[in-house]
Amino acid sequence: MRIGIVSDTHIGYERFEEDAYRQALEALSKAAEMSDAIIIPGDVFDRRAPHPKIIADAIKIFREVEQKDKLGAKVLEKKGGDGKIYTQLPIIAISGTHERTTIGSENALSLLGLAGLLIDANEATVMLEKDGEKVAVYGLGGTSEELVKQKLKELDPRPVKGAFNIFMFHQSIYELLPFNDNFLRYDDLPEGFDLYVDGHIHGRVESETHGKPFIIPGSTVLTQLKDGEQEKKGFVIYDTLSNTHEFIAIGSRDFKVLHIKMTDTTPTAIADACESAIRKELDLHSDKPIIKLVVEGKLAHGYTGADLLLHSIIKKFSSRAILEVDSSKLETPELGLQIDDVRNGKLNGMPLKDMGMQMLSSRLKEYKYSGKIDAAKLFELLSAEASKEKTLKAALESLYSSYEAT
Ligand SMILES: [Mn+2]
Repeated sequence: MRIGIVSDTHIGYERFEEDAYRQALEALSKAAEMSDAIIIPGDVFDRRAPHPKIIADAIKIFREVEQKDKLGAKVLEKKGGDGKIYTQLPIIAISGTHERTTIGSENALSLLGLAGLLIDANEATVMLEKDGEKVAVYGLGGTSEELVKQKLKELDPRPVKGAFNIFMFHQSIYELLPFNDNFLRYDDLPEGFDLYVDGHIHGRVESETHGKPFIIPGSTVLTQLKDGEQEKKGFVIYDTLSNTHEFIAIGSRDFKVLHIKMTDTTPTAIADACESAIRKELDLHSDKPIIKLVVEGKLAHGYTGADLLLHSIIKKFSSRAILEVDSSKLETPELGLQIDDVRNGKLNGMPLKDMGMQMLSSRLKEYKYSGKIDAAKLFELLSAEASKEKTLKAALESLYSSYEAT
């Protein structure tokens, strides 16, 4: 049997809503044309409570897939969960972390199951058949990382004799994301299955557990803008008879991370470097790509304000690329010194209070303030140790009275 594995479509993902829709539709339609059954390991929707418009989008996508009438596997039964099947279409899904609700079992994904657009396999085994070959899909919906091991113990999922067994779930895996001891390790997964399919992680992973293949197809839409998400999005087709699989790319929007690293330089030089890197990159794409600029390094002594120039670059290219700039790693030497000085209560060797007074009086000059209160008095009023309201009130009152006096 040919199984299409499509994951993390995130329909309704706000930032790239059109991409999420178009790419989910393309992945599911193509998978329907190329396989006998489709399995979806979670995060069909981006949100727990999708807007009706987004639910309508999802319904349209699944209706379109249904009309292809290509999926050749027959649905035999569902054991576990509510035990009910509302469609004969072999599209089997679980809820992901984005759909999980705390109250009861109903969530946006299970609604699609009740509507007969797919089969909700949460905590259930769905049996499929084609030409005498049986495939059993066990589904464990995304659950909290703290509870997942306990849950697996309680549920004790077992393979079905005489079938090709797939264990489908939606969790982090410690070996892939070593951040939290609660994460499942490969060895924690139940033994005896022929194929392990996971969602949740948006980059593609092909690995092994208990001597059997472990596959994460990755998301169909870009959501995290990480270096590891630059490869093409798509889905996997697994052939249960030959135990081989292939990745099918979809026409996902291109994504590129450009690292610009410069030291002892000026904001203008950084902006120029960014601009030429963007132009070079744009030559490689026919449509509007997503480009993330990671600006690192150090500005030369005396310079600040690189962000301002970078924002004007984003504007400049807005019709040709979706740009994001991360300049959080760009150091400003001045800033480092200033922070130390603030800590020591001094700026340029001047006590903090005098510095504040000087700033206020130069601002007043800048705005051509001609009132009677002098900067020193106003500063005293504004820096009084009272609540903001009280301080402002006192300052305004004396400003008014000084105007009245003139
Ligand atoms: Mn996801």
